[in-house]
Amino acid sequence: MSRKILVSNALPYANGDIHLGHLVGYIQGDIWVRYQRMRGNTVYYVCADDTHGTPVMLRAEKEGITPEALINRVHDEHLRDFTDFSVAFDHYHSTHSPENRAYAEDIYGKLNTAAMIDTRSIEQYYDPVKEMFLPDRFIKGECPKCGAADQYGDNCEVCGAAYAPTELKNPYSAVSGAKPILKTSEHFFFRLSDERAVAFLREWTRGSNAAGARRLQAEAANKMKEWLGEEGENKLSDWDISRDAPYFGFEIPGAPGKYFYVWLDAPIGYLASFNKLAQKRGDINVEDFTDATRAEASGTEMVHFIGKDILYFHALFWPAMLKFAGYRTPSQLCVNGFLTVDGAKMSKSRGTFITARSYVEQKLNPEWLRYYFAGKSNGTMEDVDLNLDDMIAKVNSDLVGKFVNIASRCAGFITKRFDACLSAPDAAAITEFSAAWNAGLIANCYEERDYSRALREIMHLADLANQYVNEHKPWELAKQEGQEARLHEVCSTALTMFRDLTRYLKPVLPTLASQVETFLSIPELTWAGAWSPLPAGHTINAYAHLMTRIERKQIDALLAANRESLTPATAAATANDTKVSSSQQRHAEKQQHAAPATETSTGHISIDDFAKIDLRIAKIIDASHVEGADKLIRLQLDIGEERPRQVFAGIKSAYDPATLVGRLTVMVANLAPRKMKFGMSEGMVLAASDPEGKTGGLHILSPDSGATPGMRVK
Ligand code: B3M
Ligand code: ZN
Repeated sequence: MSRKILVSNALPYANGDIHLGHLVGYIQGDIWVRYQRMRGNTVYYVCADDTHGTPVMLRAEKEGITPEALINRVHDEHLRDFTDFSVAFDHYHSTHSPENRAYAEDIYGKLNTAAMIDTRSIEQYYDPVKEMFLPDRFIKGECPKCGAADQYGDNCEVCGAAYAPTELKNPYSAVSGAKPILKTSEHFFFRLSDERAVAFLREWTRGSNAAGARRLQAEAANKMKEWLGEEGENKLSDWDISRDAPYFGFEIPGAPGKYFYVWLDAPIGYLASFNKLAQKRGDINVEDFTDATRAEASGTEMVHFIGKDILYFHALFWPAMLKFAGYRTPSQLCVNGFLTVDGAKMSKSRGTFITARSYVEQKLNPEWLRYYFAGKSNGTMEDVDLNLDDMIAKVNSDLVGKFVNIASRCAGFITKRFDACLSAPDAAAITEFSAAWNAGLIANCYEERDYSRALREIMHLADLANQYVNEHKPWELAKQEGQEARLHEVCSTALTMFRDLTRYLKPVLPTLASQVETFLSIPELTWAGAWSPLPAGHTINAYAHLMTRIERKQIDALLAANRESLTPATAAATANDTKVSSSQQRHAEKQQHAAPATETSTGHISIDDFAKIDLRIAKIIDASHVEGADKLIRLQLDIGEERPRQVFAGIKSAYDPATLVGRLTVMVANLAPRKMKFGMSEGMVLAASDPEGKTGGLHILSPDSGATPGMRVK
């Protein structure tokens, strides 16, 4: 039976550009939607700009325009970016729309009736000059833990401490510079801690979608366990859903001067966009998708693609709000990780904070990125690394070298020698080829968003098709007397193979697939119909080049176009501009601020900077556990000096001290000695780990054989 699915991607915030970090999740969503449609399912794919809140309000003010003018401009920019990457929403709406207001008021009203809304007085920082309450990110001051200057009101980017804005020392408003005062005001709360909500969320966590796939990925389900606590426990707090004027948003009915917090109406934007789509089309029964009872009866699904930073909002607040307002709850959340580029967080100084616009303007093919991201997506919440050299290698070898190559080696003969007309295929070869094919497996991979595995399977098939061409060598048959019929058959057969490879790549490469449909002169490919060969007598169109290779110099130009010099003035300006835009940007910004102070405008350090570090080969002559320290191992290191150096290394999670004794490694020998609780630490050993230290793996370095203690490493 065919499925009816409402699919959304997270709504990008209307303050800032779409960058490659955003595109990971959008491309994953779009591939899934295209796959479902090829299977004959009905999908409505919606998105919108997330427009409300203080950052948009202040940004507009700074630009001297109205918030409406700002969000209209950004709406068009965002939509154009998505369109250029073939992320093809059926409707791209705005949370600042009548549909969204209507849903927000309806949901709020029903939550009120269900006794899920409370009011409470809270004390908050207020900017007496600007006359507004200050969100945490707009208050700065000295970190209460380490004293670092200019830290935000929620956490310290120097020591990582999290705190309340009222704990900052010498706080000031990032808007006006004024010293904030504490002021009381009445706020509305959604009663997430209500036991009905907790019970519902426990139940909801365990569900699955209509295809039997888990509602939440394993990692997301674990997070939910952590947030909800053990059975019988209640760790949830009520959620503050109102903000005081001045605020850009929807005023709360019956509460003048109070506005819905941006995150209250942001996910409601999914429904608003869908509603607008239904108005445009006129053939959708909206309530079959939005009303709890009707959705249950009609078996519709609602699937959200989101980034892992907004899981909390989508797995707790959102389903609970819907549930107690009598709306249908999400069938499934598809959560993606962050993007790293060449193993590190995106960085403006390195030029790896790449905007979607610059990618298109530099004339890179969006399908290169779609293919690469798909190959890195396995359906989990793991971060995705865009390794630029690897992307070049993959695209050139898989798409150009393997896939396109099949058509480009055969098509010419058909057009030139056989009047563009196919012969009957080599039935045995087709049978053999299709037998190697597990279409059910590929389908499952797409369904579960393990696109990486799907592509591996498809590329395996591309290898087989190339083997067929290599074995029969049409270019030689073409020169041989009396081999006309064989040449005709081999090329026709290869083109059927090519058509079916295209079919299975189509969710990932829609533009390429449509060029192939034109070239082969066939109707739009769907999932069904593989291996029924292109018939004898079928006429194709002239082959036009389908895809070019990526050159490293194109990537370098892209990085150069995105590289921002980090002079103090521009660094401060960009920090203010993008700090509060999207959380992925925030994520990247942190990296930018953590960059070493000596980083130059090109993102490089000088050889003199590097030479300051005295790296030495060290022999571990003793290693032991440290009483009372759960991370440390005490090392005695011989670096050719009179007495060994003592170093405390945080590698206990990965090494048994006994296995370290006798090994050679690399140490920083001129690090200032540090007095620790357990004694002096006189240096540091180097170890590799993943950028976020999440996998837990730690790997200390070893030199090649021949190195001896005390040798300088440079
Ligand atoms: N706009 C993402 C962010 O800006 C947020 C997503 C809303 S999804 C309903 O952090
Ligand atoms: Zn600090």
